[in-house]
Parts: sequence; C-alpha cells; structure tokens
Amino acid sequence: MTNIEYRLEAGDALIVVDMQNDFCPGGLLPIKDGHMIVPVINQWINAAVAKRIPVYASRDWHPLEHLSFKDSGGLWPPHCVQDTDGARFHPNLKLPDSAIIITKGVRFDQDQNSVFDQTGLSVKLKKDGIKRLWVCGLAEDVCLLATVLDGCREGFEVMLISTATQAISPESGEKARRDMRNAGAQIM
Ligand code: VGL
Ligand code: ZN
Repeated sequence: MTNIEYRLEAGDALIVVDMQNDFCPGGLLPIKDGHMIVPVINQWINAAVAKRIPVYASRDWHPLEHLSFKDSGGLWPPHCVQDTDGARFHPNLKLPDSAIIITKGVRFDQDQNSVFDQTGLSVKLKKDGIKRLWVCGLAEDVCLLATVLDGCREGFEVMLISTATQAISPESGEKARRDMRNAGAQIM
C-alpha cells in the first residue's frame, strides 16, 4: 500500500472541489499554480480507487450572465460557463469512471460556493455511511473553504489535504485555514 492508502479507511470519501480549467493559469479566473496540485490529487484518487473509497468531484457550472459575474453585480469575472472549455475539468485530472460529479453554481438566484449547498450531498454521504471527508481542489479561500465549513457543520470529520489546494490570495488562504481549523477541520 502507498502512504496515502494507509490513511484511507472505510467510511471515508474523497471530495475534489472545482478542479477546472478556468481556475488554472490560462483560464478566466486563474489561481497562481492552480494546476500544480493536479498530480497530487491524482495520487489521492488512485489511492481512493484502490481502497474502494468513493470519489466526488464538483464543478462550478454557471449559466451565461450568472449573478456571480461582475457585469451582473457579482464579485467575479465570468468563469466556468456551462459547456465551455474553461468549465471542463483540468485535462490531466484522472477521474475514475466511478467518480460522482456534483454540479453547482447553476442557480439564477444565488451562487453556490459549497458543494453541500442545496445539492443533497450530505444526505447521500450519510446514507452511504460516510463519516470522514478528505477535501482538496480549488479555491482554498472560496469554494473549498465553504465546503469544509459545511462539512464540519454537517457533522463529518473533515481533513483538508493542504498539499492539494491553492488559494486565490495568500492572505485569504491563511485566513481560510484559520477558519477551517476553528471549525474543527484537520489541516494535513
Ligand atoms: C470559485 C470563485 C467563483 C471556486 C467559484 O470554485 O472557488 N471561486 N466561483
Ligand atoms: Zn463560480
């Protein structure tokens, strides 16, 4: 077994947050070195598959003129528009066929940063006996942060794979880690 496999146990799930082209260099909302975490995430995916740990991958999947875009009064440049190249998963991300895709950010009336926000994910995980979440992906200070906080709130043990995430800014990344730790998440 690899080191990672030793850490994974029955009752765990791997959650890969928004590992999409637009959040990587060359994309519309690029995070510095965002693509650098892909090989690390692939190692976790391989270990999860080997141990039959379920893999969930979320994608930000906005309609045109989504309210989170600046021109529509939101915070962000347009990004992850449905069915564009920027919205696709990073080409080097090796998701298994068994991966479960969670689509979010599709609502016209609000943004969904957390993968738990009105997706029903918490119900599904609990039904499947999942107790602990290993979370990685982008962006550490936005969607990953919201996901980790919701995971803690929902009563899961939450492990942040800190070598497999990247913040939009170092300062807010630091604050995000503080908030996640205070919420009870473990930063690995
Ligand atoms: C995200 C900004 C806007 C993310 C999504 O996935 O972290 N950030 N939409
Ligand atoms: Zn978004």
